[in-house]
Amino acid sequence: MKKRTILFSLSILLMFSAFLGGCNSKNQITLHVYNWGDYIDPDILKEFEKETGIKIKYDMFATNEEMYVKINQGTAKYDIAFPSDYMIEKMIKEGLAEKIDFNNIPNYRYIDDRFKDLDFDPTNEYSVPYMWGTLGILYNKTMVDDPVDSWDILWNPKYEKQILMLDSQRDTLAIALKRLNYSMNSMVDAELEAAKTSLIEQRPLVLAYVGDEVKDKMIGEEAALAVVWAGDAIAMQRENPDLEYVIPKEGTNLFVDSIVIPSTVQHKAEAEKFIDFLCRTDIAFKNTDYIGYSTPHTEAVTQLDPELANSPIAYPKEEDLEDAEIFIDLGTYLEQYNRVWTDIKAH
Ligand code: SPD
Repeated sequence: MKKRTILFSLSILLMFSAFLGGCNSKNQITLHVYNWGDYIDPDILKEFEKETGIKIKYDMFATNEEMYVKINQGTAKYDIAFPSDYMIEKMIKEGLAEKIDFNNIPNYRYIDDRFKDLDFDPTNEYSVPYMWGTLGILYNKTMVDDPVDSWDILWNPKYEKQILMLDSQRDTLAIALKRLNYSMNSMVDAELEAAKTSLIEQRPLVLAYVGDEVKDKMIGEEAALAVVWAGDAIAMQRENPDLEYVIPKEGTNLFVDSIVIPSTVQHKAEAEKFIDFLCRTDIAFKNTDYIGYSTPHTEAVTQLDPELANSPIAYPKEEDLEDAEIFIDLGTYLEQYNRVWTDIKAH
């Protein structure tokens, strides 16, 4: 009789734990995160999962435009995304970004005021600055013997098939516009046409239009010159010391990539927990140290290796940014940019 009671209790216990186990897997929350390639220390994702029990499904994109299409389609239910300035402005206008409850982001206090109240999110309700930087030219000192101080060098026939351009319409058109002394946010047909013509003329000199593969190519010395973002320049210099980065004298793009909660969100509270985690000083430091991009985090920056914290590439002086522009959303004029970009790529 006693034996039967024990067996009975045991089976109840097993049924109960099976029930609990089922609950666990059913209640397991997975946060869908959508970020640029090579733009986070993977250990940080593991640390978040371990601390919170929330799983992360991580997808990557190569351009703001690619990210926008996915979010706008709404089929992939992303909880977190990392767009740039102009794209955040567009997402807010189109209802594709959710307001963030900043009561849940106490670590937001560490974000430098210089990155708040910006035009793309003037009331700081939708985005939390993640990384910032400039667009510039990376060149190999042993392969280029001309001074590199102007976007013009990317049109120099001497470097035919040794030039890598970014496969990103705003960035590439920005270079062509800036080189012609126009705004990189130009909405003047004649200026955009001139930029288009110059990029079509440049096509025979271009080895390839690339994304993250620029890193392997420049480290491996497959090209002499490339258009890159400053943080990637730092990552490449760590691997090949013959690489130098320059902000051309005509001026450049200053970008602010920020964290947003897209309208596709399924787990808003957990998304806010993740944002706050990324803004925690130890995590922001670890992440910045790993990826090399410039942090807007006031405490993390003080902990960086002095070589990185004092790097003019990662943290340029104000005067080097005098001619820099932040991209704005072009509204309906974007159609013109799309048309021109398609024409350029068709050549
Ligand atoms: N590999 C990470 C790339 C992130 C670059 N963001 C720059 C956006 C410029 N508009």
